[in-house]
Amino acid sequence: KEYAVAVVGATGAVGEEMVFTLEQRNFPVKSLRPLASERSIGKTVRFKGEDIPVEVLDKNSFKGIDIALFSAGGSISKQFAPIAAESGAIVVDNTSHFRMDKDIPLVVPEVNPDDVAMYKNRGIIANPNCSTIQMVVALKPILDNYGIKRIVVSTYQATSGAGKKAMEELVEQTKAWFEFKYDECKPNKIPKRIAFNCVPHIDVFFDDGYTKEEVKMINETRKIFHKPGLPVTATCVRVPVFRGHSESVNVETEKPFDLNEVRELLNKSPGCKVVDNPANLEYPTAIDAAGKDETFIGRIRRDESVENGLNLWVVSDNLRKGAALNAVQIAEILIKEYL
Ligand code: A2P
Ligand code: 11C
Repeated sequence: KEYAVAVVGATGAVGEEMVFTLEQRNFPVKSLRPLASERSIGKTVRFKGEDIPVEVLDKNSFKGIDIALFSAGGSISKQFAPIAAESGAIVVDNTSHFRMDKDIPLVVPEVNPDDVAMYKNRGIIANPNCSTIQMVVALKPILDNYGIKRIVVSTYQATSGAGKKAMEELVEQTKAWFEFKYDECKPNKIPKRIAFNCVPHIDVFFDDGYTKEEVKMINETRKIFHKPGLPVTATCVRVPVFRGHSESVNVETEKPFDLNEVRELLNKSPGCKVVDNPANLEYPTAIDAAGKDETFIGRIRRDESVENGLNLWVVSDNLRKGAALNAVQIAEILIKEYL
């Protein structure tokens, strides 16, 4: 069977990757409908050797659509995901809009594939935040084998997480810097200058001093793991990288672990690849992970400051596993198990 698929935000950083991933994984697409704003009139999207015109999103965009992948921002999902579901499409939504709704599944296929079944409630499945996805992929085997008492994470997030314009901002600021035009290094999509800098501010601030990105990591991890009270804390930082989020993840496990056993366990776990041989200078970096599907894990070492403490360095492509690939994997579960 083949399916009519719409991609909302098809001209964006994630949307383009969604179209590419559908083709690369040979998803059974009967027809593809790329949707974006009026700004994209006249643009086309290349899919399986064909240039498909981008259509302007409106309330009639979902007639005849079976599966709609959304990545055009929360307000677009808020308005149009229910319209798509009403028209009979099943929505996989990459924005944060529905993620914490109790009746909406929040799914990482390697972690909680069975939650997909909850799509029947509202016809919508939420795709988690990119920084959450790679962390839970790496921690799921730890959770299952040793139990987790507490997680402390610090992130080093690529500009593509904030969209194409943020990537351009890094290019423009870097060029301006080298031409000594410091006045042209004005921040726009990223709140402070990102060229040659690190910015501990992703998404908006709350009154308690946390950013929304940090709160997403905390709440989404608890929901995906089905552990509502799990102690998790996060510091999220934007760094001058185009593609690939890196994370320093510190975990305290319930049970003792053997470090070599942890390495073997992680390496054979779905979606994970261990790159951890400091003697040969082998550890994952964002550049190595860009364009790849796996979540790479290195710098695996004991945290001697607590009982059963473990440090991991976790790197993955935020546009692929962090967004497009995870969404397409959810769609694959849907068609295999439910449609
Ligand atoms: P467009 O290119 O027409 O602006 P990114 O995350 O890389 O910034 O991409 C955002 C995506 O969301 C783009 O495809 C963009 O389309 C789309 N988008 C933004 N606003 C709207 C809107 N009002 N209606 C439809 N698509 C939108
Ligand atoms: C970033 N993680 O890197 C964000 C992008 O909730 O889907 C994804 C925001 C989200 O800026």
